[in-house]
Amino acid sequence: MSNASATQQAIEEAPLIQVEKAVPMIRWSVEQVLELYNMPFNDLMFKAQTVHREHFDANSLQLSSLLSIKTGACPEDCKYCPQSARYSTGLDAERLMRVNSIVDAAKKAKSNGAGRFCMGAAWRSPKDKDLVVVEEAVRQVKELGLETCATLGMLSEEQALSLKAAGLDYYNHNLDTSEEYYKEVITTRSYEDRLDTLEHVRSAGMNVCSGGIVGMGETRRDRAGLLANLANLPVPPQSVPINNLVQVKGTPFEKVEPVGDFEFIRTIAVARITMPTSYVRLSAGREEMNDQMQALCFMAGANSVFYGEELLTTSNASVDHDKALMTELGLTPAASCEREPQ
Ligand code: SAM
Ligand code: DTB
Ligand code: SF4
Repeated sequence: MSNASATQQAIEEAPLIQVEKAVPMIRWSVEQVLELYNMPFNDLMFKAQTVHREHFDANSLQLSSLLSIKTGACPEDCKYCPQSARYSTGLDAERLMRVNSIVDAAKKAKSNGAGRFCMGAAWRSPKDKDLVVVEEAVRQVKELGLETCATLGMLSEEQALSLKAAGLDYYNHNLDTSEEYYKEVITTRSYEDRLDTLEHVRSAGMNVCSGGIVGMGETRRDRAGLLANLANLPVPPQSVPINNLVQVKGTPFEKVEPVGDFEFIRTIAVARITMPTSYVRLSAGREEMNDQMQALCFMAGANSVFYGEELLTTSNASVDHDKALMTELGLTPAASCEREPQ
């Protein structure tokens, strides 16, 4: 059992007086998170929108563009992922890109209006020789005036410090789901491994981007457990991506029953309420959502999206469509997260 789970169990079993002394970091029990989920929809939306307005400009949207800088042939067995070498998804593996090609993609993202550029690699963890290349890319992307983010798998303390020294602003590493459901999703690295990487990122002084995936066959309690674990981190993540599973042919989760739209919107609202000052990102799966669904997610407190024609290996909502939707809803791109939340 990980620290997060042990802490959760302690808060649920111990008398209040002991809990306050023993585990001062706990902010949300799973039961409290479930109570939010169980609220009447209108009440939940009102609460989420109220919390959102206390901390953010409600009409501002943070835009992050993604680039897969090393694609496929990943040794891990994440059952949702088209990049795992264990599943036949028809994906062509690609080596680590050259720095100038990465920077060209970043320039294009900036000219489209993105504020942050996120570089993703299909690694269990980066090799130090590859990290040198990523760090040079980070330096050059930063010089364009973009915020930088990377998602490269597990990081050691030293690797996190080295990325911080190169100027990396955010590191994305998702908890993905509850600790209980995690073993149904990934067996090649543990929940504890993930928490350790988040600790290394946090102590190196980088912003943490961590969230999860909805629609992998998990229960509402698992979704509540994921959000409680994120909210109870020593510092809640500055950025929380909520992905709706992209069902990719050939992956074990190809045919899992999706969650309903209202359950997804509730998940966004509960993330907003439990992590009031975090950016909540409406992430993968947006291409399959209609405009009204996205608008409800923004009303529930999502204030960030992945922006650009592609996620890592699958397609995203188009830039033209997103620009039109933002105009329709009166949403303007957030300039820089460093100036927000208010
Ligand atoms: N390999 C690194 C790692 O796993 O830490 C970084 C890249 S990995 C693709 C980043 C995240 O993308 C995963 O943690 C997962 O949450 C998300 N993801 C991957 N495949 C997805 C899918 N089919 N649908 C939704 N999210 C997905
Ligand atoms: C995150 O939470 N979602 C992004 C990003 N972090 C790296 C990735 C989504 C990947 C969707 C499947 C694909 O395109 O390969
Ligand atoms: Fe590899 Fe990351 Fe995909 Fe897991 S999610 S298989 S670690 S690329």
